[in-house]
Amino acid sequence: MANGDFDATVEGIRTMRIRGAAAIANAAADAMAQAAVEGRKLEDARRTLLATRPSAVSLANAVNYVFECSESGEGPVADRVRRSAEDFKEYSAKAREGVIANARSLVVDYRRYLTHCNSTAVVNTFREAHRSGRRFEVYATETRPWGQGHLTVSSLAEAGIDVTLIVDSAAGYILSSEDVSAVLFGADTVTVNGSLVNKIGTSGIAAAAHSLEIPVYVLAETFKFAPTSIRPTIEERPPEEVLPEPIHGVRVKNPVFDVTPPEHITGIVTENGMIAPNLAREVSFRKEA
Ligand code: RI2
Repeated sequence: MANGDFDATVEGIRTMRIRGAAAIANAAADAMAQAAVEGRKLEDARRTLLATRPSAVSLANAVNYVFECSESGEGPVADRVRRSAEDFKEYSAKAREGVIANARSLVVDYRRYLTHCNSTAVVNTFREAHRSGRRFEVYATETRPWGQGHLTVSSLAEAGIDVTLIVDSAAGYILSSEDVSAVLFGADTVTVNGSLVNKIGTSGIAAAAHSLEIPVYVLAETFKFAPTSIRPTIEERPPEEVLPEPIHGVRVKNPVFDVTPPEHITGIVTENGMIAPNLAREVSFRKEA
């Protein structure tokens, strides 16, 4: 690792060059190891990383796990931190495989699904179902302002899946008119009471699905569960992401996450199985340090 890797990784997470709840958690774990190699104070590195994407508890769980693991054990601290980071990433990969395996039964032949943003857990669940021979359709929202939905539709189309891109504001109409069987979301944070913190727009889609009695499933590895009752932080990003050219006299507010209440969620699929949202407090990430 070249010097300055820590700063480059932090910048990559902050600017969303590295994005996705699992991806930023893995990158943050690596950044802790980079900080140790560069001789930085791990407490400072942890604080810097936690400030990059404040809505995703996955990043906090990863950073805290690596920090706590490296506080004890044999050998140089840089080795201990690197081992802890690799341990977290291995766990993260296995957890996602577990979520995908447990979500398989949600995606069946000749049904239509809707998803929002770009969740690796959701995209890989659709790809795995298609690989196993199931044939279904997916509607994906473009997910302004960042347009993560374009990543989703490209990945699904590349796998040969019948996918349709829609604008975010069409989600309610599609749910009410296109016989959608279920909505699948990824997750940035699942709070202790079973609320979902996810990409902005999620809560509106979930409310529409709930009113139409369309089931809503969240695919979330346990490292996305908040360990204690937290007041979700809603990250706000620069206005130019919404309006590259300012309009005189016009303010822009750019919240990039929102909170979906547990009553609008049918089930949360983890690597340990599916739970009702009100059981989230039993699941929070407690990987033994
Ligand atoms: P994985 C994304 O946030 C979205 O909220 C999405 O649901 C979640 O992270 C995906 O997480 P952003 O990084 O399923 O696009 O990929 O701001 O772990």
